[in-house]
Amino acid sequence: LRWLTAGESHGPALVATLEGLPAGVPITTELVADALARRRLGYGRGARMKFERDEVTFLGGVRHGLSLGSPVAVMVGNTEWPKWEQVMAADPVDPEELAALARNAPLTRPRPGHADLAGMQKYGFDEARPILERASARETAARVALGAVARSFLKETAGIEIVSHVVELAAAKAPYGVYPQPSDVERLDADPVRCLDADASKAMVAEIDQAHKDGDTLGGVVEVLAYGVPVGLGSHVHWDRRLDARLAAALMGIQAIKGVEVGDGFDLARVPGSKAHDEIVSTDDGIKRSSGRSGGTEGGLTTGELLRVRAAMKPIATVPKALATVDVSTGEAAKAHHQRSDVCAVPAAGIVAEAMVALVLADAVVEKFGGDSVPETRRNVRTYLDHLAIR
Ligand code: EPS
Repeated sequence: LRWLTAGESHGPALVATLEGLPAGVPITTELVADALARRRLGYGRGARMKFERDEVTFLGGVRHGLSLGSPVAVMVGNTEWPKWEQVMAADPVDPEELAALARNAPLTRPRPGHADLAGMQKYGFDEARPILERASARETAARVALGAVARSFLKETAGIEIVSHVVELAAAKAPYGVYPQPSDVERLDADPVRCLDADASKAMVAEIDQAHKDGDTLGGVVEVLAYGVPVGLGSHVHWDRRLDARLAAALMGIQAIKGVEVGDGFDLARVPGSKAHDEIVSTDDGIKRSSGRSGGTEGGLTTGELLRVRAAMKPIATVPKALATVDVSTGEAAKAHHQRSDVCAVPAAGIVAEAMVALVLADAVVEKFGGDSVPETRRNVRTYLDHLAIR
């Protein structure tokens, strides 16, 4: 599979394309719209989440609710576009008209932690607008749209289902080792911070309320679980074929993610080998592991056990209690620009992380099992599993 996104935060739309998807995958506008609605949930988001809507339009690759095998193209329209039509116009705009717009005031006080400063330096801009428009996590809407398509493919062909939850938010932590199931998704989505544990959820909400009062922002940790992943996705034979490496890159590629763990991750470095691995046992259901410390990958291959990855999000860089910076138009010390911001987008990051895991797994399924239609891929998965030499 190959996929790309384009579009700026305050542009007319985001677009995404996905090439290599077999024919016959159930896809509807509603499926994608529902996924996008889940991304907008979560306590601590800013004003923009309330008034803006994501408008989904398929431009190619889908007919009468099924993929055609041709590239899928989807557009996520931004209902705020009329306000930004001049500021973000593709064609030149009369400079006098632009100068009269407060919205177009040059952003010369780059935010520490955002792409602003390094982006301006690299791309040769004297203000941050051309950088922040694309660096913005608004772009994750396009990934979630494609993630919804990838999930439908995974479910149809291999029965794989993906769940995420928030396990840490600032200092508040969910109890370790509790893994929500696909049947818990509705309850998770109904929770303000997408955490199953009621006490931890309350503590997380309290953290967000306090940060809001303090003019501050917060980060956290999300965990993604994939159920039904067959043994043997990815490979031990080369670094860039290792599935854990591909998952880590995909998760690290989400805006504001600063750390990724597979299974128990960094904790495994702190215990001896006798306590770090998942012992192999014979059961009525065949060969299994007695624990899930590895997160379902060994040597870059999936083991057939629960796949479990975590991503750590730093606090949002647009801090209301603005941080020190330099006004690049004068060279003087200044406070970083700030108009509005989310206090915390960790629950949304979980939905984005689900999409990234779905895209990586869909790519790995296509690579391992091939097929140009859902029935063909499904048949290939079944034949492979039916003929495993060791089970
Ligand atoms: C974002 C900043 C905010 C968020 C935006 C991501 O936008 P603005 O700067 O216009 O207030 O609302 O997220 C979305 C619009 C979205 O759909 O997720 C950022 O700087 O990353």
